[in-house]
Formats: sequence, C-alpha cells, structure tokens
Amino acid sequence: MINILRYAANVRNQLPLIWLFAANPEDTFGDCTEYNLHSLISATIASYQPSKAPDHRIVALDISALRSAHPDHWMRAAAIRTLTLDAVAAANSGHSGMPMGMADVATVLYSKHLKFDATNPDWPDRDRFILSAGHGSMLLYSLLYLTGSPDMTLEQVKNFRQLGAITAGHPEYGHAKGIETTTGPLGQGIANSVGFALAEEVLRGRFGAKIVDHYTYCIAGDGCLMEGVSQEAIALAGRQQLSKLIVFFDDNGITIDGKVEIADRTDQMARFAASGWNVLSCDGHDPKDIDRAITEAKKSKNKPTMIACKTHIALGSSAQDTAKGHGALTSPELIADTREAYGWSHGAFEIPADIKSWWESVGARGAADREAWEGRMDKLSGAKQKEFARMMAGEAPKKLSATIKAFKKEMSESAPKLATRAASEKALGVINPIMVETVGGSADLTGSNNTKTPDMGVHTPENREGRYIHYGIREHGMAAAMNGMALHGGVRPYGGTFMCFTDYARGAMRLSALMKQPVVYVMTHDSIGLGEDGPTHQPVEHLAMLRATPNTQVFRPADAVETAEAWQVALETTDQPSVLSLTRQGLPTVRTEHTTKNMTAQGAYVLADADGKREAILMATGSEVAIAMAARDILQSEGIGTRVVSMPCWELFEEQPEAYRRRVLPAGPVRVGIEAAIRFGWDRWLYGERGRREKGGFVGMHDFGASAPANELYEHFGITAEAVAQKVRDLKAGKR
Ligand SMILES: Cc1ncc(C[n+]2csc(CCOP(=O)(O)OP(=O)(O)O)c2C)c(N)n1
Ligand SMILES: [Mg+2]
Repeated sequence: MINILRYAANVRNQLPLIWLFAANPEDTFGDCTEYNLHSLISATIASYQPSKAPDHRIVALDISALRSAHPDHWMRAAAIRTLTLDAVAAANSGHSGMPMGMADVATVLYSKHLKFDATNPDWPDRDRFILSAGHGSMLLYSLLYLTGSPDMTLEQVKNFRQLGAITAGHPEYGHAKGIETTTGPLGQGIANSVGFALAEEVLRGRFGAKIVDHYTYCIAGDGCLMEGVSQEAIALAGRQQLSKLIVFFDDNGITIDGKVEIADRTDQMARFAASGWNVLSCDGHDPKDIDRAITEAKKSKNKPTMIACKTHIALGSSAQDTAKGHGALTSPELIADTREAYGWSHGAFEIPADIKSWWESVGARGAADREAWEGRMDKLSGAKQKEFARMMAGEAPKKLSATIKAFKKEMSESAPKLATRAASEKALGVINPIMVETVGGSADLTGSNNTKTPDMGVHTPENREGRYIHYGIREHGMAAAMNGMALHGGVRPYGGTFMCFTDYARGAMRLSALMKQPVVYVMTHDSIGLGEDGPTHQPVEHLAMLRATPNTQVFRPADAVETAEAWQVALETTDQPSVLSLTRQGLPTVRTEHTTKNMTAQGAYVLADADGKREAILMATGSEVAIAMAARDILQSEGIGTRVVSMPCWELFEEQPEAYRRRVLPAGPVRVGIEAAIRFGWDRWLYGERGRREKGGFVGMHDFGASAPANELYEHFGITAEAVAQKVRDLKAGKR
C-alpha cells in the first residue's frame, strides 16, 4: 500500500497527488482502517523526496573562476566560442549557444580522446564524431578549422551560411571531409551514430580488431532526445550492446521555446539506463571531469554509454541559460561583453598563433595511429586488402553481373508465378553469398519482406559476423541506422518494411537522398494487392511521394526478372538510395524471353509491341504490367494494335536520351497509364513526351483502398484488363 502511494507521489514528481483507484477504498486497500490510511498517507508525504536534483544552472556562473581553474584549456575552448560568435555575427544568423556551451566537452574530446588525423580525414579506422545537434554547426566548423582539416579554411568559416560555402547552416555531408553526416533534422545524428557503430561491429567481425577498432562519438541535445527516432535508436543500440558508441547529452535544459521543463521532465539518465546503456554524468565545463567521464565510458564492455554533460547554453554571455541563447547572438555589445568575460582580446576571426598551433598539434596527434594502422593493413593478405578497399569504396563485386544474368535466364525459362517480394528473396539468395558486404534487415517483418537469406547469420553481440539485423518495429530508426552504416562505409545496408510505412521512415529516407547514400529500401505489400489488411496498410500516395523526392530511384518491378535487374542497378549505384516497391501477391513472369541486357536500367522499355498498326500504348508498372498485357490481348483481338511499355523506374527513363524515349513513347497512339496508386505524376508520361491531353487516360486509384481479398479489390476499383481496354476504346472515340 505504502509503495503504491510512494509510486504515485514519485511518478507525479511533485507534492503527492494521491489517486484512489476505486470508489470504495476497501476494494483497493483491503483491511486498511481509516486511521491506518491516514497515517500511511502522512508517512508517505513526510518521506517524499522530489526526485529531481535542484537545477544548478539557477546559480550564477563565475566565469573568472572557470578561467583561472584551467587557464590553458579555457583559452583553447574560447577559440571555438569566439569563432562561433564571429561567424554568426558575420552571417547575421545561426546558432551561437550550443557551441558556446559544448566547447569544453569538444576540446577535451578532440585533444585527449578522438582518434583522427586532420590531414587524412577519411582514414577508415578513425573515430567518428557525429554532431547530432546540427544547429550547432559552428562547433564542428571551428574544430575542423582549428585542427587543420584541409577543406576548412578560415575563409570558409568567414563565409558561414553563404551560397557556395562548405559551411552551410547545418553540417552537410560531402561539403567537407570531417563532416561525417548531414544533421539538422534533430534526432537523425544520434540514430545515424547507431548505424556507424553497427557497421563498425560488422566489419570488425569480418576483418578483426587490428583493422577495425574505433569509437563513435555523438553530441545530442535536448531536441535530439525528444524526437521519437532517438528512442528507436537508443533501444537498438542497447540491445546490440554497442559499447563503442559514446553519446554526449548537452544537458543545458534549454530549447527554443524556453526551459525544457515546459515540455518534458524525462529523467534522461534513467531512460538510457532502461534501454541497456551505461550512463554517466559530468560537469560539462570542467575539463578534468569531462576527461574522467570519457575515460570511464571507453571502458564499457557491453553497453553503449551516455554522458549527461551539465552545461550552460551561450556560456558567459548575457543570454546564458536562456532560450535567447539558443539562436543568433549578434548584438555588438553582447559580443564585446562576452569576449571580455572570456578574457579574449583578439580581433574577429583572429586566433593567436600559440592557440592555433596547439590545435594543429591536436590535429596531428593521430598520424602515428594512422601509420600504425597502415602497417597492420599491409600485413593482411593481398586478397583481404583488396576486399577491404573494394568494400570501403562501395564497389559491387565483378561477379554480380554474371550472377544476375544467370538468375534472369533461369527465371525467364521457368517463368514462375511469384510475388516480387518472393522474387527479391530469391535474387538475394544468389546476391548475398557473393556480395558479402550486404547487411540486411527488417523492421519486424522479416517473413513478409523476404529480406533474410540463410547465409547471412543474425547480427547479435554474440555473433558480430552476422549480417542480418532485427531492427524491431522501428522503421525510422532502421532507416537512420542504414544511413549511418552507408556513411561509415564497408557495408551495403538494405532493410524492409511495408511500403505504407515509408511514412514512418521518411525523415531518414529523405536524408539518404540528400546525402547521396546508396541505401536500399525493400518496401513490400505495395498496393491494394495486399488485400485484407485494408486501407491502413495499402499505399496509394507513396509512389508519388517517393518519386517526388530528388535523387531517389524508385523501382516497381513487374516480375522476377525485373526484380533481379532492379537489385543489380540498386547495388551498382553508389550515389543515391533505391526503393524497391514489391508485391505481396503472386505475379506471372512477363519477361519470358531471356535478355542479357538489363532492361530495367533503362527505366522503361517496350515489353510487347503492337501487331499491325500501332494505335495504343499501355504504360504500366509492377503488378499492373500483367494487366496491361491482358488488355493488349483484348485490344489486339479487336484489331487495335497495342504496345505495352513496362516502366519499372521512371527516374532512369527520364535520364535516357531523347531518341530512346521517343522510340519507346512515339507521338500518335492513345496512351493509358496503369498503376494501382494515385495518378499524381503520371501526366508527365500521358501528356508530356509527345503525348496529347485528349489522347491520355489513367486507370488506377483515386482514393484510399479497402479491406477485402485482392482480386475483389482490383474489380471493385476498376483496375482490370477490360477497364483498360475500354479506356482505349473511349480515347480512340474521342471520349476522355
Ligand atoms: C526535426 C526537427 N524539428 C525541429 C527543428 C527546429 N529546431 C532546431 S534547434 C531546436 C531546439 C533544439 O533544442 P536543443 O536540442 O536543446 O538545442 P539547444 O537549444 O540546447 O542548442 C529546434 C526545435 C529541427 N531542427 N529539427
Ligand atoms: Mg538544449
């Protein structure tokens, strides 16, 4: 009983509100007399301790005490703080407070722990540093400039947030080496870092600790930890016991709207601990305490570590500890006062030579480690060295092409009736054994997504060589982890869920595209063809959304042959993600004549040409290609010459030369697009590409689906061969 009351009091974390769970207290409290109950409540109230420690930030910070406690450290960290103030002032925009608050942690991390070599920023066995709180980009740019990273000149820092500069508002992968991932959408970086750490484990499993042995460090703020994706990432990292992942929580108690308290009172340390993490805390402005915490974190054997760093946002300025400190501090008086508080008498963007050279020595510290690593690499057999280099470069093995050709031949000859999700599994069955860098997985739909092949082994702490990851029901976390894996290099991640739940993964899928990462999304159950699970599970707008996303290739293969071709293109691609939109329901083989050429690589092609005068062109994708073929039979029997164009990948077709596109889609015939999805996007092929408005029609979905057997749904929504034939007749008769 008393425990119930204590629990109620503590959960509420305030003077106890005591809830009685039944109208009649005796129902709940058994033989408690009124007196007993009263004294129990009194005892509980008396023993109640608020679980939250008083916020030390309320106490004014004595900056001069910080300065004098560690004078050298202070000035080195102040270099980050003042560069941030100067760059934000020059841009008249940006975020000053986070770098000012985390400068001490970053200084200790870079100078005492981070294994990196500033002049060789892409050395494979470097520690990774992920700035999840991407709005604090000036922290990263300052560190790269100070340590002597070749790309990050002072000129670039001065051009913070300007067109063409590598110092974008938020760190963008590809702008400068040392920016390990694109961050800014909060929560993505911490979720990427789980992928980085997973890739490291998989590669260590394959090549051993002499070749792959580094840490992944990540700075995440209150915002990152509030985003849902962080929970998916934290839980996955805890389960996988990623002990080489160390997350610094910038525990400053402030976000844009004010104190964190206005929206959240999560005990973050308890939360991480509950997900299987090692949790530590430190005073984020005391270099000794920071060093202690990192040293301790690195000893963790089977748990990732979170270090809650108590910090003050916009440290040393009049905006310290306030929401104002989050954003751009541009007032000249504030900047002057802050510099004075720091004891910094140098001009804007001016770093005294002794401080710069100290930072450069930090940047050079890792050269010996790198050389030692290169020595160990040289001792590997030539074949292993080649394999490592190929995998890190993201090159598919030469054997892939021949393997796919043989598979296609077999499929064309046996012409199975197969769902494309099952065809995908069959294709993976021949791909995975020869492409050992693939790391597959699913968000708890392995049996439905058909993503696992027997050779892979399940990745667990006990089996680091395993290449299959059970991501749990965490689509967003899976996608973000796959980004991290792809960015780490050396592995080729693919992962599955139901196509409808691309929505749940969307935040990270967009970043795969923006960062040009060749992640493969295996999205099955891709239309009303999934049947009885109904409209909640039947995607209708998702193809349009994915096709609207720049730098993403969306494949909707029609049969086992196209599925294998799509896999080949996806795995040979190095600079964009691929989405495979696959069916639940069985489909006939439409490519019954073997071609060695990868037809899907052209995006669209003539599958069956018109007999006689060409009067109609039917364009279809995926499961609707077979419907188009059946419609062609009807139309040909009526003497209407009909061509069927299979369009497994619009993006690739768009890239074809005009002459090829004209050959596939010549002017003249009526055109019908057929796809069990909404029409959005189809007008380009119906009206564009030499098409005409009065000669184009669409057979597909116009609204959400319904729960029923698939065949009935196709009839109900009018996606049938007869409906297509009728559309052609109508268009030919001038009816639209
Ligand atoms: C997904 C997402 N939502 C919203 C934002 C806008 N935003 C940028 S920073 C921020 C507040 C973050 O607070 P915190 O992580 O505590 O950073 P601090 O203020 O401590 O620097 C918000 C809401 C964003 N960048 N990403
Ligand atoms: Mg904060």
